[in-house]
Formats: sequence, structure tokens, C-alpha cells
Amino acid sequence: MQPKAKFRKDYRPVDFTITDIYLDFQLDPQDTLVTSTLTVKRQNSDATQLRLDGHSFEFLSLKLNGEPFSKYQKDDESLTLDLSQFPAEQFQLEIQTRLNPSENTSLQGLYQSGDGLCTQCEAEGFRQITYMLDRPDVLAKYRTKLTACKSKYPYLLANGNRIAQGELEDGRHWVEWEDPFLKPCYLFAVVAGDFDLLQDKFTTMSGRVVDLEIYVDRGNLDRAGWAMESLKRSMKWDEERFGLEYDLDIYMIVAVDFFNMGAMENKGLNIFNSKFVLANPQTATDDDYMGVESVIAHEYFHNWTGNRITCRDWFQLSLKEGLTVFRDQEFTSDLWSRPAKRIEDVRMMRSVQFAEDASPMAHPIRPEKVIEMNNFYTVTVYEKGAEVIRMIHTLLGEEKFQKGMKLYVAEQDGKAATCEDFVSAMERASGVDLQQFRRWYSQSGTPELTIADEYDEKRQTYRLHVSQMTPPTADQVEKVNLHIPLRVALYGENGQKINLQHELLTVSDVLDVIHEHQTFEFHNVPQRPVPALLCDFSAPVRVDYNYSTEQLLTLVKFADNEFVRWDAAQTLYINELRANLSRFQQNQPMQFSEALIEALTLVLEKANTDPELTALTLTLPKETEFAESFKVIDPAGIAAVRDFMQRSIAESLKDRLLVVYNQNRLPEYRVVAEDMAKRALRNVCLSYLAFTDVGNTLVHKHYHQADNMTDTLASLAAATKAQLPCRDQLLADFEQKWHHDGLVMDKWFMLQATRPDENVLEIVQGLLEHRSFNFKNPNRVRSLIGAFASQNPRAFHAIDGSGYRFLVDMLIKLNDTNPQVAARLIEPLIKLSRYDAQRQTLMRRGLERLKGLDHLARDLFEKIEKALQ
Ligand code: 0A1
Ligand code: ZN
Repeated sequence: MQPKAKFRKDYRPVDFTITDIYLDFQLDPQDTLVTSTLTVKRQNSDATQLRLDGHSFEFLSLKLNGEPFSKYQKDDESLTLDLSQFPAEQFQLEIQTRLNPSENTSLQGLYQSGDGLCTQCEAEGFRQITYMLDRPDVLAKYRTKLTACKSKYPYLLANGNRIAQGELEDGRHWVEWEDPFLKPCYLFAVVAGDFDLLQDKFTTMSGRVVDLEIYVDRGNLDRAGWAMESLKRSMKWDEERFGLEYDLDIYMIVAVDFFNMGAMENKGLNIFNSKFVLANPQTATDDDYMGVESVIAHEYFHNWTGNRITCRDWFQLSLKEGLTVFRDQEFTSDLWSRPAKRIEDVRMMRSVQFAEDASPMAHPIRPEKVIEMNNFYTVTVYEKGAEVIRMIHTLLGEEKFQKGMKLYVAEQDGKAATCEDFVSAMERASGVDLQQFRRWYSQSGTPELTIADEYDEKRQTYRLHVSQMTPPTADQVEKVNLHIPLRVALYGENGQKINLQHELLTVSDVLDVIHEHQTFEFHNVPQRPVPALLCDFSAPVRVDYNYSTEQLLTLVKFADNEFVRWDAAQTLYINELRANLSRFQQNQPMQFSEALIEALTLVLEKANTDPELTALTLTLPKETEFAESFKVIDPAGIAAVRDFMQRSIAESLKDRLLVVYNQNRLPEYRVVAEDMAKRALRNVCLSYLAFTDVGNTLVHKHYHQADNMTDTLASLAAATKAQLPCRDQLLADFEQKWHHDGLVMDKWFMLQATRPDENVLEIVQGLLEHRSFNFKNPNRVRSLIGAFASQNPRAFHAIDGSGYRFLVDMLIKLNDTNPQVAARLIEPLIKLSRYDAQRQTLMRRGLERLKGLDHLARDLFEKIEKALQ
């Protein structure tokens, strides 16, 4: 049977709702018994059928108001009760099911992670536990009783507050939990296990004391402190910036090793991929520290944007995700560096999100059609969704935006809302017309702004001619004009900023692009200016403006905005890559331009005053970032040219890089912005110096002097990228030291998978047998197989098709064990239209092999169907 699509337009309210749920779990890894007692309320007096979702368990019994009930029909994914003889307004259902968590490799529903048991219910995992109206607009009160062997599972956790507990004579114990807040079943959670527990307290702005508890595997307590500090910072920030306070008496976080995604915001009981909880200087890099803090913040912020106000249906996912990502981005920007955070997010948008919008999976931030909901936890819904919220923030300003938030919360608290509810609240609270702006919710694809300019010296007038066009996408051919906030700045040739005036009035630096063609005129412009366009990436669009190298150098040198300086350097890098790629493709010798060296020399001059931006600007875009500026991607060519650029920069700037490298050595490891910037700068210098004659000595020394994972990993990466003589020894040393620690080994697997070596595929295949590898663990799979397919384009797109064959072999296995992870890993293979005919044929062959599988999961089915269209 072919999976069926669901459409946004088909949303209908329920005929029956569920108001109260009592769940009784007799927990056992092989044989768990679940008794679910549902209070059902009729919403539609004509309704005769109640269809409950459920699959992947053994159905034991059904009772209605205490009596066995047999008027039902059952299929592979549901149970439909015939209530035509039963008009009652309200009744109770009691459903018994039996589960085997230890064999649940999908990691959805109730499953075993290590020695513990846990659940993952978003998006539609609750239905793997028991029959349920598994949709986010059914909000109920939950009471949960957990019974299990006390020695094996000393901790029994669920949502809300602990209301009772006791011991049984057979060595089992039980705990009962009650969550006073209404919630949809995707926020339900249960955990059972033996843990180390880190405890703390937080006093909220109204003076309530909240217990904070972080549960980690035994022996990991020394890695939980940063997560706790991050949680407290998040709680405080949400009070200060958004006026939002935590609502329960307890907040629990549990770290598990087997998890499909980053983390999950279950009410009062977050479950996290251990990667986003555990951190200490020996095992985590600076980036890991930042990752932990932002995911902790993200899940915490969901308590209001997601939990108290949830989504009416899954098409509205961006309502909670776009908004919550926006909130976690603002949190990081307020606490650390705004420009650095912006640069990180923009790199992600321009590479991964733009690529998705140009792929067979293109969809608006509010999708219209879904086959498998898990396929829509995408960079489009999350990151582009956050960009759409950010544009609203830009158009309204902080004050009106917060007014809009207040109204949204006041109107929607305790409800399941839509994206429209949010935009409408913003509009009404601010008085700003968002009519045309709403189209961002329904239009997919990356808009392109083509900009030309004109300077009239006599009239001292400067004009920007702006045209917008959104190319057709796989899901949507016709496009309309969007409301695009275009932030600009004008600089004189010596870098002085030119005031933006119309007639004699100062005008906003945010231009409202709303038509297909528009001209913006500025007066009293004393000289031909250099325009900075799309400052701070004020909209998720591409800009096409024909910058001269001189203009870009002016911006790199003088712009008073860090983002603009960084962005100008990016354009220089891309131009350099383009020029050399044509030479490479025509078998001509490559040449490195003086202008780029000049720009980077300028950048390095600011190494002492602004180490952070210097490090970010010196960092060469990744191959996948470069790829996005081409319609047809030449993976081998891009890799060769990027390699050439790296070596050329290293050779030309060796002496300066060495000076900066030596100046930025730190006496000790501290997680503070100032030191992190210096480490990043020093390590980017190292990455270049690795390609020079001092490389081997320097990298070897760096590795052995390192007292933290950031520096250790930087030297390991430098050694592998530059294929240094010390490489094998360092890799072996690291493996010897860390083979017992999966999270640390993920970094090692990732380096192996992205090696520039000719025989990297052979190495990767060998590592499938490595003592630290485990095919059932998504983190391991992503860091070895996923990194090879998505971060090593040269090898993955090898013209003999070996990379594709390997990925397909792996996907065939994952299709059976963990389809959700499989559907993420397949991404690079479905983007076939971006490659030449020969590669397309090979990629298509791989997709067809998958399509022929006997039990193709719907997760993969949906993507393969689209790719082969
Ligand atoms: N809501 C989570 C993301 C998430 C989605 C699905 C999951 O399992 C199938 C797990 C987590 C977040 O935004 O953090
Ligand atoms: Zn989220």
C-alpha cells in the first residue's frame, strides 16, 4: 500500500476530544504493559465513528465505561470504534497494550537507550505506545503511574509533579506523576533508569522556587555543570527579555545516548541527546559548549512557545519552531556576540537552507502537503521560519514586537494555535500592515534581488534599482512578489558612512521591497557611494549586485558593521573561487589574486582588536557553502580550487599567520568569549599553517600541548586536512585515549569521513567495524556515514558512483532499523538535479534501487518519489 499524503487545507476539528488521560506503565525492557484510561468528550453530535491512531504494539483489550467493547475495526495504523449505538456526551475508554522497548530501534514511542527506558512522542510517536487521537489539537490533563524493578530503574520520571510513590513486595517500586497543564500527547514523556543527578534551584521573577534536575549516565556528573548554568541563564533571560516565567515546580532534563534529533521539549521533562548536555574541557570543544547552551535554551523557551501555546496541526510546526529558534538566536546574541551569532546562522541559511529550497523537498515554512511529518523538521521550517520571525521583528522594532508577543500569549495561552494567529496578533498589536508579508508563509523558494545603482553627481542623488524574482520550485511553479525588508548602508570611498536622506529628511535604512521593480532614491549624497546591501541578512534572499573588487575592499576595510565586513570578504572568496574554477575546468593554471591577499592582510591587522571577527573572516567557506553559488555543481572542481586557495593564502600570509598564532596562546582553558575568540583565531591560523613547511612540527606540538578538546581537535583536523606526516600517529593516539567514549569518538569519525585522501571510502567502510562504532546509534551513524555523504562532496560524488552505492547500501539497512535517520541521510542523494548528466544518472540509479525495496519506509518513500519526478 502506498503512503498517503495529508493536506493543510483538509484540517477539520475533531468529532471527539480527550480531556483526561490516566496512563499506567508496568515497565520492562522486553515486556511493558500499558493501560490507558481516556475520558472522551463528544464534540459533534452526528459523529458515529471514533478513529484512534496506533501501531507497532500488541493490542490486548478495550473497554468502554468499564465493559469489554468489541464494536471496532482494526488496521495497520488505527482502531476505529463504531459508536452509532452510543450517543453519550462523555465516556471512558480503557485500552491495554503490550510493548517491547528493547527491540524498538526506531527510537520513537517507548524505547531502550543504554540501560534506561525513555520515550519520544513528537511528532507521532505516542501512537506507538497506545491507541490515541494523536494530533496536537487534542489537549488533555495527564496522570501517569510508573511501576518497575527498583534496582534496575531507581528513577521513574514523567511530566509534571510527583504526587505519590511506593514500594511493592517483589522488588518493584512505583511513582505517580500529575501534570496540571493541558497538553497534546506529543509532549508526553516517561523515563526510567539509573542516573547521576545534578540538582539546583531557580527563583523565578515572582519568587517561586523551581527545582532543577539534570539526569546523566552514571559517571558523567562532571560533564553536567555547563548544562545547568545554561538552563539558569535561559530562565533568567526569558523573564527579562520576554517577561515569560516558568510555571511548574520542577524542571527535569535527561541525557540519553540514543536519540534521533537534538532534544525534546516534553513538558517539565526534557529528553536530550547526550551530545547537547555533556560538556567538560577535556571532552567538549568551544562549539560544543555553545551548542549545549543554545539547545538547552531552545527547549526551555518551548515551554511558552510550543507547550503553553502549541500547534493546531503539524502544518503549523513553524509557529513553535521558527519562533523558538528566533528566541534562542536572540538569547545567544544577547549573551555572547551578536555579529558572530548572525554570521553562523547566515552561513547555515545560505548553504543548507538555500539548497533545500532548490531541491525536490522545497516547501514553504508552513507546508501544504506532507506524507511523513518527521520529514518536515527541516532547516526551512526551523531556520527560515526564524528568519521570517526576524523580519517581523525588523519591520516592527523590539517594542512593538514585544507588544505583539504579549497579545499572542494572552490570546492563545492554553490553546493550539496557527501561524495566522501569530501574525494577526503581531499586526493588531503593532498597527503594521503584514498583509503582503504573510506570503512568506505560503511561498517556497529563495527570492533573488537584482540590484543596480546610479549616481547623479550634479544632483547629488543616488538611486538603487531593485527587482525581485523567486524562481519556481519543485512544489510550486507560480510565484508572487513578497514584502522584503532590505537593509542598506552607504559608505564613502574613505569609509565614512553616508546619512540616508530623502529630500532633507533622514530615512530608514530598511527599504520595503514590495513590487517586482522599484527604485529607491537618496539625496544629498556627496560622492558615488559604495552600497552595503542586505546588511545583517535582513531577509532570506540572494542579492545580485555587480560589486567591483575595489568596492568590496572598501567594505572590508571600512564598514562600521561587522557583518558587512565579513560578508564583503565572503563575496571576495566566492569571486576568487569562480575565477579559478573556470581556469581549472579549462585546464589552465590557477592564479590567486592580489586583491584577496590585500583584503586578508587588512583583516589580519585587526587580529588584536577583534580576534573573533578576524577568525570568522579568515575561515574559508566550506565546499558545500561555495557550491550554493552555482546552478550546476562541480564537486571535484570546487574541492580542487578551494584546496588551491587554502594553500595560496597559507603561502602568502605565512609570516603574519605565524605571528598571530604565537600571540594568541592562552595560559589556561576558560569558557569565556574573549578566550574563545582567541582560540578560534589561533586555530584558524593553524589550519593554514598546516599547509606550509612549518606545518608538521607546529601541528604535532599543538596536539601535545593542548589541555582542552578545542585545541586537540583543531590540531587533529589540521593534520588530516593537510595530510601531514604526523596524522596517523595523532589519530591513533586519540583513538587509544577515547575509544570508550562515543561522543568524543564522533569527532574522530567525522574527521575520518571528511579526509581528503583518495581512498577515504575504503577507510569509512573499514570503520563500520570499529570498536566504537554502533549502527544503532544515530550519533555514530551521522558522524561517519552522514558526514561522508554531506561533508565530503568530492568523495561522495566520485564519478565512478562508489559514494552513491555506499550510501544506498547503508540506507537499505537503516530503512529497517531507523527510517527517520535514513531520511535525513538521503538528503545529498536527492539533490541530483544540481549535478552533471553523468552523476545524475548514477544518483538516479541509486534512488531506483531504494525505491524497489520491499518495505520502503514512508520517510524514504516521500523523498525518493519527489526526487525521481
Ligand atoms: N521539537 C524538538 C525537535 C524534535 C522533533 C522530533 C523528534 O523526534 C522524532 C525529536 C525532537 C525541538 O525543536 O527541539
Ligand atoms: Zn524546537
